[in-house]
Amino acid sequence: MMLTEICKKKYNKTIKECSNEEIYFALLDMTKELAEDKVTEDGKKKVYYISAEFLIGKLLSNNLINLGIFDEVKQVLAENGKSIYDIEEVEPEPSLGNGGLGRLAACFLDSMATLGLPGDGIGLNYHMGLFKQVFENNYQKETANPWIEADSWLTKTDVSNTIRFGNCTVQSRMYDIDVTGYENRTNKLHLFDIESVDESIMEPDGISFDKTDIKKNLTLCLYPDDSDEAGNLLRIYQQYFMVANGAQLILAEAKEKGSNLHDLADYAAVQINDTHPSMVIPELIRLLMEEGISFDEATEIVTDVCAYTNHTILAEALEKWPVAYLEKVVPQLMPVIRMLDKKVRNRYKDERVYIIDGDSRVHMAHIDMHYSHSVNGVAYLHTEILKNSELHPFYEIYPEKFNNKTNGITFRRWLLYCNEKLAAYITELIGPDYKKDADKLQELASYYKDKNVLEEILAIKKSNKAVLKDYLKETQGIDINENSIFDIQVKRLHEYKRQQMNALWVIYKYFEIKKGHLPETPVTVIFGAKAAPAYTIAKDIIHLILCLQELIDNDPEVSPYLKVVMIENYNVSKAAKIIPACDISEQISLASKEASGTGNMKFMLNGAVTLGTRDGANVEIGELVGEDNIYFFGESSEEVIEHYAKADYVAREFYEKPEIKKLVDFIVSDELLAIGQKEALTRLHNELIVKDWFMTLLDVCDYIQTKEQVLADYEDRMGWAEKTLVNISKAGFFSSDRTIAEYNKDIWKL
Ligand code: 7GP
Repeated sequence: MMLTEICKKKYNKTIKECSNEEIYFALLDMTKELAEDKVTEDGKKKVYYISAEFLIGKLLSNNLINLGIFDEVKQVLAENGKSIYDIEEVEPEPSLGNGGLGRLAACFLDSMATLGLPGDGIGLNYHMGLFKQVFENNYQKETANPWIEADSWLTKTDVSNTIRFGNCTVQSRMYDIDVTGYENRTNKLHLFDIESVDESIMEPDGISFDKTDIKKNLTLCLYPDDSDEAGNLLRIYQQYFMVANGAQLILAEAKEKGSNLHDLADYAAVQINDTHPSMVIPELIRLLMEEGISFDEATEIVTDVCAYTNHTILAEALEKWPVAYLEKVVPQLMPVIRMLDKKVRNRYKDERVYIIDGDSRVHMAHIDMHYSHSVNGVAYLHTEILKNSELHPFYEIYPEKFNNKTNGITFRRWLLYCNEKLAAYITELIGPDYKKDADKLQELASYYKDKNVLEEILAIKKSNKAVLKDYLKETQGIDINENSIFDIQVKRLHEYKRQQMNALWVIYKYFEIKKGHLPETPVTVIFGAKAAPAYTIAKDIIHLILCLQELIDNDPEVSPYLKVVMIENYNVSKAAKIIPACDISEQISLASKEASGTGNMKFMLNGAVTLGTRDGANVEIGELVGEDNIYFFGESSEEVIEHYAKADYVAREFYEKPEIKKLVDFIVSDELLAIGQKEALTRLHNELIVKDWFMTLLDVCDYIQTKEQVLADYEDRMGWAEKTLVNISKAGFFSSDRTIAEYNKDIWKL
């Protein structure tokens, strides 16, 4: 075993004598070397996945699995008295992403390499990443989240570019992380950085810093606070820095392979992950023009190269940068953007499709739609909504560009790694082929009625619950009951995802228990979510959840039957512990608002049953498992879209219903005010009554009723186990290998 030699060479010690830390670094060296051996020729065409976020999570175990040596390493370590699980704790989690969009990018990189496609990621090497969440006085506090160590998965390359901004010039540096596919090739995640970045400018609070000092702050953190002009400008600096480096890399690699740039589309496919990288379009055009290609031809070339993915219909997330800001940061791009806008105006009279609007703002998504050859949504329903409402004017012009690519997840991380027991049992039942061909999971169908199999499935779930219980005890000092029902909602905190509705159910259940209506099986409601630092109501919702947690913990009448747990600093590693332990997967967004969701897929694959609205990919989950194996509630996306169109939803009318009023008013009850902050709770209470923009009160009664049904059905253990098994067996469709194969077939054509 190589590890023995590395330990010897690096530390002059045996494996036994090494500390966990030393073994981690030895494994890091070993894994990097093995991954490098799998770097192979690119072939002519390559895909570049450009994204502001890559939520890659810890890499050690995942890389060992993909290299096919996880079991061997685990055993060698065990023979020497070490545990791979302890060693994996040494690894810091890179925090290069925020939510679904970033995790999707990481799953896609894994699948590209697994399918043997040459496909690299392009992003930024944020030193602090997204903030680390801590709870203080039942409130979210943001702190610094450094993750880069002297020795890490990052490899410094000799690629360095001069990047010019309006008022300064910086020198970049490219760092690479190997992305090794499952028993296949190694691709690269290229993360750009500047050497002058200075972590010491961070204020003691761990998140504020001088936002104007670009040479020191450019790659300091992901999504810097954009509540003022300096913050907006910094985001533009970051975005341009990412795409300018990316564009230079793409052109250099194409040229090296023999491209004359007129034929760039034969060499490169660029996937634009939401609007953060949209400036790659004008930047590529600008660079091609510098090479002597006419504007018109450059525009055609770039359109053939680029494709755009939309991840949200929330208008506020579609970036619009003021012309004045772009003039300041990237003056060299504005002439190109103006010419692109002019081209649009010459052809179309509909103002809604202009690139520059009447308020002198540049609509980044509009650049993408006119000047890429493909526009895709991330689930069937989402793409339909884009075509029929949100992006309808564009759909009328370019129906051929629109296509759907339902999201997926990598089964390496979200089954083989996170749920070893289940993976092993599936292998026992149907053989190992499902690991490469996820559709094979359907072969589990022959066991739907097999009592022994169903019992084993329940036993595996129970042991995963025990693992989570121990983990929570160790990390947060929280005690949970592994015999309770684990009802879980983990995702970014946003009003449209309606964590507040789940909190209202907790209040409902609290009243029920107080009345003596005790649940047959106790329920543990687990939340995990970060709120954007400037999103006050989202932070208030976290506050409410934490206050409910404290209230119930201290109430001996209620606590044996109900428990609320808010996981601190929810991230990829925690997800891997939480998801395999889940019974009920909460996917309760307001219909039409969740583009897809990917947590829903991870839960399903790990045998949780979905309680959700007919939104995003939930719709497709429902079609696959059938109505008996999923719990839907709430108004449909059509109904919701109509409410918005007619502006006829009035939260107060629902609030006036006594059964709802009682729940909402509890937010400002004496009990909760004794624990929480009056200002925050009152603000949230008021928000729900006078705004409730995401219609919590519209669906809350149906939600409560449906959830009660779920809890009742859980009592039929064999019936529940069957639902679980049906969900696992139908999850194959949601493998990101399927998604990536579709991207390649329809868009990239490698
Ligand atoms: C998310 C969507 O909210 C989620 O529904 C989807 O599954 C995921 O992208 C992957 O497609 N969006 C984000 O994470 C995000 O930051 C704002 O969107 C641009």
